Amino acid sequence: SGDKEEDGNLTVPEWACQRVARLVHLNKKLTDAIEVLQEHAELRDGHQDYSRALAFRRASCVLKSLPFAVQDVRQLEGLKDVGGHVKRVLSDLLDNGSSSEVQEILNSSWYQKMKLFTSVFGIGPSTAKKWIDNELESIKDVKRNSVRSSDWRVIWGLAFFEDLNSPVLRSEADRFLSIVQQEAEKLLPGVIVQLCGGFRRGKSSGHDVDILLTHPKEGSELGLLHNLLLALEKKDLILIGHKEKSSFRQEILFQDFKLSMRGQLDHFEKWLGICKFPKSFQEQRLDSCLHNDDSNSNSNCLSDHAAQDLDSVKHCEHSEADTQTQTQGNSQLHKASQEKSSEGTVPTCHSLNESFDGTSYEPSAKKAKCGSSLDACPDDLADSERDWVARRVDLIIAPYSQYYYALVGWTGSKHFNRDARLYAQKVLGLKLTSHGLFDMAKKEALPSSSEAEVFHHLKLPYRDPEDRNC
Ligand code: DCP
Ligand code: MG
Repeated sequence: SGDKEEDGNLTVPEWACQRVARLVHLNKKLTDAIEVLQEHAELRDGHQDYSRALAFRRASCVLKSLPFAVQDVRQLEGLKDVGGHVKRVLSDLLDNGSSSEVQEILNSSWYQKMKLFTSVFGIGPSTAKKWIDNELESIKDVKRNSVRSSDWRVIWGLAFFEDLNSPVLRSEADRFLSIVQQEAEKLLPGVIVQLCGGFRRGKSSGHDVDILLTHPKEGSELGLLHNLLLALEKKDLILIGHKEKSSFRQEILFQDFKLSMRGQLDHFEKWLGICKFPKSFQEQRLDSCLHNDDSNSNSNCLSDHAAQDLDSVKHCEHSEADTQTQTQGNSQLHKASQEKSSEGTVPTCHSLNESFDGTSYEPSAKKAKCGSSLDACPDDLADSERDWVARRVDLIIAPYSQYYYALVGWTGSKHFNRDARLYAQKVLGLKLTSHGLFDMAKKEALPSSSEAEVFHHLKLPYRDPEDRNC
């Protein structure tokens, strides 16, 4: 998607969502370096100023789409997303094999600690900064100083830190997916269960498993999540989690974007939690390339390359795992609001919190131990001998009329979403979310019954999930 114009200037489509960006591309060394700068800016500036981080992201994104390996920065003449700062860093890289600015960041203990602390489930840059200010150096320090958090994610995220920071393999995602499919199908025949996120974009590993569920008969999906969680619990697959009710309201559709989203990713009913994946899930199975992907059959598996593993492992360190990408272009907002949102909720050892209204329900997380000493429980469990690994799982329920927008949103990448949403707003005057595409002036929604239709409404060329890796 990059071309030399007659005058020698390079032209690429202006918007990232108009370009093809694959996991494996020709400028990985350069984009890895630029992404360090991006992350550093994200961690340093937080949501005060996301513009620097975004500028780096745009630059790395455009480099991913180039049809040639950059040898000289003069080849980038005419690319408006590659500014002076990035060019200086790239020159350094191309001339000397490494960039002193990037090396300095990688070697800085502040950056290393921020990366470490923000890789704890539920921890964003603001808490990480506090920990650093309090002279904590390691996860051990955090645990030893018994930093008390009332956030269930932080409690369990710390207890299972090692598990949650080792990459989730494709085979694990596939094995878990097939159980979810089986159980959901028993509960609601005809249910659609779709693996999303990085795995759908062809990554061979990831930091979590994102599964989107719907049913063509709108309304029949109500109650599914509750029963599905019971079924998974019965199979001893649930460790801990939190169920969010749908907060989608027709009336808020046409409200101001910021008001209607209030820093949330979306309004779907969902369960965000930690599951117990048997270690046997890590064994590759011959049938693990069979996914029920409605758009691209088993091509995800075919695009697996060793090169991606490195990329995925980097992501597993939560380079941007929980950051938000919305029109306001603030990747930390979501995390900050997530950090806030569960402040004050009392953690229980119940796999599901009180919004899970199954009263007869008994959690698997070592009932006896968990009754009184809440904070001892997760650690004991983590330290016990076990044949499973703790894995982050997101289960999202979408009404069918919103499903294809949810599919695009939950497939990502985050930058693809951010860019597509900004493009929709600036170029088409439309509001794109995971719930739909809306003409704010006419107060009209543009329904889609396939991903291709979503792209069609957006006047964008259709891109396979593997091509949305910007
Ligand atoms: N998403 C988003 N903005 C966020 C979080 C998520 O747009 N702040 C969307 C795009 C992501 C998808 O949801 O691709 C899943 O979120 P993940 O954080 O799980 O991201 P990935 O699956 O892409 O990465 P990983 O492979 O590390 O899980
Ligand atoms: Mg994911």
